[in-house]
Amino acid sequence: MAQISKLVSLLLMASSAFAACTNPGKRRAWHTLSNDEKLEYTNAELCLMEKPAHLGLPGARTRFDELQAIHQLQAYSTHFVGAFLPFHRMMMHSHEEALRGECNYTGYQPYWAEELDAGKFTSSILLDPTHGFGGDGFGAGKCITTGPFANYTNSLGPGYQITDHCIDRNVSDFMSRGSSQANADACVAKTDFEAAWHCIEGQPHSGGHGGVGGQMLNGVSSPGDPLFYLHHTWLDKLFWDWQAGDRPTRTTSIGGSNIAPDEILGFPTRPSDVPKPTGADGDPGTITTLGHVLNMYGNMPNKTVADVMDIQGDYLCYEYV
Ligand SMILES: *[C@@H]1O[C@H](CO)[C@@H](O)[C@H](O)[C@H]1NC(C)=O
Ligand SMILES: *[C@@H]1O[C@H](CO)[C@@H](O)[C@H](O)[C@H]1NC(C)=O
Ligand SMILES: *[C@@H]1O[C@H](CO)[C@@H](O)[C@H](O)[C@H]1NC(C)=O
Ligand SMILES: *[C@@H]1O[C@H](CO)[C@@H](O)[C@H](O)[C@H]1NC(C)=O
Ligand SMILES: [Cu+2]
Repeated sequence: MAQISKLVSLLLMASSAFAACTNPGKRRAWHTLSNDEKLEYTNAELCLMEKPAHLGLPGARTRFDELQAIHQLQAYSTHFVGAFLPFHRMMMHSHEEALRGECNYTGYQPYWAEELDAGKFTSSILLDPTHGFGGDGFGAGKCITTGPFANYTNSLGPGYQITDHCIDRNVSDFMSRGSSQANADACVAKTDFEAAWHCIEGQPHSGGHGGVGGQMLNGVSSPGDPLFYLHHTWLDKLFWDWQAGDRPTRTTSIGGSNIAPDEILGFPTRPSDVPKPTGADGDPGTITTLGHVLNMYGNMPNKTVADVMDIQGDYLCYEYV
């Protein structure tokens, strides 16, 4: 009897711990989508590119720009810091919510299974002009000239600038080797948070940014290329693959400094009017904690690192399939 009631209470505990997320959204790899599903996604992105901005963020003209602004405005407090993975997870969620809530997109945020294309980004189906994101940049300005986003005028970037420019790419098969299966596996095999984070922010992260090049290679304004969201959702999957290896521990493990270096290799220099992060965003000191605030600049309510550590928790509700 005692054992049965113990079992019942364990089951109740288990079910209440995961009760909030009963029907997780299915985030799929781009190459598994049908042509119709691919077009539904790129059309929803075009919809965000047509919707007027309303948050008053500097330079942003459209809803697409406002999501890019989240990244431009705080590049130096979201890279090479403990919140790198949680912040980008929250940013992917904001983008997915905007597509679904404002543009009637019925799917979930897809990801680029980059390990399949590592070393050969130039032949990736993601760069398809008809059912993808268009191809490489062209000519001196490296503007993309094919695909649904060829005519989009970015108002944010490059870097911290606010200037009108095209979406540019400079695809590099050599750089895309960073996204290899071996590099991804090595990160998922790490045994603690800091090792997994440094690993993911290293090779797989650089593989996608450097492999696409152009705007994507700019650490500050990279979300000006819609491929950014497919790349970072793949990184989020790697983070989750790592967390799922020991879910109770790894959905509560966080750490690392919350103050980025003064200069980040490959990032435009932080202008003097962009404040140096002080580490005051919800942390008691200079180490990133679960209470660290993820600033969404009004695109969505701010959340904390704790809110986004479990992708099937009280707040987020999705799975990778
Ligand atoms: C989304 O669907 C609603 C209801 O059908 C419609 O009123 C609205 O115009 C649609 N929005 C977009 C951006 O297509
Ligand atoms: C971009 O603009 C050019 C010139 O106006 C036009 O021919 C082309 O169809 C446009 N492409 C897209 C994807 O809208
Ligand atoms: C494009 O990348 C190549 C290296 O792959 C580099 O030599 C070239 O300068 C880049 N072009 C631009 C416009 O950045
Ligand atoms: C979001 O977080 C930032 C940084 O902590 C803070 O300055 C801002 O006021 C917060 N915004 C809202 C709407 O709470
Ligand atoms: Cu980033």
